[in-house]
Amino acid sequence: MLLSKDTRAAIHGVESMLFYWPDFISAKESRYFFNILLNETKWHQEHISFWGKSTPVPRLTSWHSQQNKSYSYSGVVNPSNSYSKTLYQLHQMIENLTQLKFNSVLLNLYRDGEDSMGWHSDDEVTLDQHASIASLSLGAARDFQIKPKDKSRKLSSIKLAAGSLLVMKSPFQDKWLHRIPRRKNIHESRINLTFRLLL
Ligand SMILES: O=C(O)CCC(=O)C(=O)O
Repeated sequence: MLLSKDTRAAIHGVESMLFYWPDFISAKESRYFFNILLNETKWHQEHISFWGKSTPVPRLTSWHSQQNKSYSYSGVVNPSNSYSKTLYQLHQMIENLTQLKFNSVLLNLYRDGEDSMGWHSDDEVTLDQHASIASLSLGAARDFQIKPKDKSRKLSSIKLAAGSLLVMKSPFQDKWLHRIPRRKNIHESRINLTFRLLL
């Protein structure tokens, strides 16, 4: 991975696993990509089954794979959509900066602060376990909270600003959980793209 332009997240214990570029793209570019993705994406709301009851996931999603592969997590199967020109452009920019390889991307739309993502790690067996995940944020800044699976530390938080890139490097998913908590005072939308390497 290229380290010259990175700003390491100052969080004790994850210095070698989390890398944060606050200004991966400018505020203007961030608005430009946000508007295109908001309008061109076929957003849908997944449902997960909880104690036999179907519950809507509190955000909208869209899964895109260069290999036309679906992606399953928490019992949800995400059928594959193709890459648009914009997704391809962002994918290339991220691969060029990080020198990492990806073949798919999950888009999340948090319509406002009521939308969220619960504690989890991206450790599905269909993902390359040694590969990194690159997470691009557009729109409203949101807190990204992490805590170690072995409960050795309290949770820590990073504000993911518009235009920022966060890279989660192995073994982060083995050892840590992350989430985007609900924030009632946030009224703007956020789009997050996590570029992944599916096996
Ligand atoms: O929205 C984010 O920044 C986190 C996304 C995430 O954790 C995921 O897609 O698995």
